[in-house]
Amino acid sequence: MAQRTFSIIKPDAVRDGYIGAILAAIDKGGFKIVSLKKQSISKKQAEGFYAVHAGKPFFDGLCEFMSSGPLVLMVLEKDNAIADLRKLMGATNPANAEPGTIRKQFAKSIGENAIHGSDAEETAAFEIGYWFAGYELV
Ligand code: DAT
Ligand code: MG
Repeated sequence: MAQRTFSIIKPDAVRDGYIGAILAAIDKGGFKIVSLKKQSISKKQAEGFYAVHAGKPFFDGLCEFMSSGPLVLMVLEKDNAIADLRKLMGATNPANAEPGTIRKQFAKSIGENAIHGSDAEETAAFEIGYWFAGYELV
């Protein structure tokens, strides 16, 4: 059954000119783009989005990075979208990512790793609702 997931092309990948290449990989992966917007976010907005990581040593740097420049927010849809996007993204640390994955091809470090993807149904629902209004998802 079709499932939705939430994804971000992170500021490093936008800065490096990889929006097109990453969208092509997502398209090739069979995902439908339900909604997409390029914008900058504040550090406060990043902190709210990553609240599950509050208190971890990388939290402040992560929120600084996510608010350092424009990014692309997306809602994607396909059968098994959540797991399939995680597979297409590759491991959090690009050094450990499988060849052909987005992080292997386009990410530089564990902190600046090109793409975000929801990790479960509940987090996907929270993340979609955090960034998109209902009228943007019709
Ligand atoms: P993922 O993005 O693969 O779901 P995560 O949810 O564990 O990974 O962490 C969220 C983001 O936080 C991750 O994409 C990059 C950053 N991060 C995680 N672990 C880190 C670390 N050890 N050092 C620096 N940044 C880290
Ligand atoms: Mg995560």
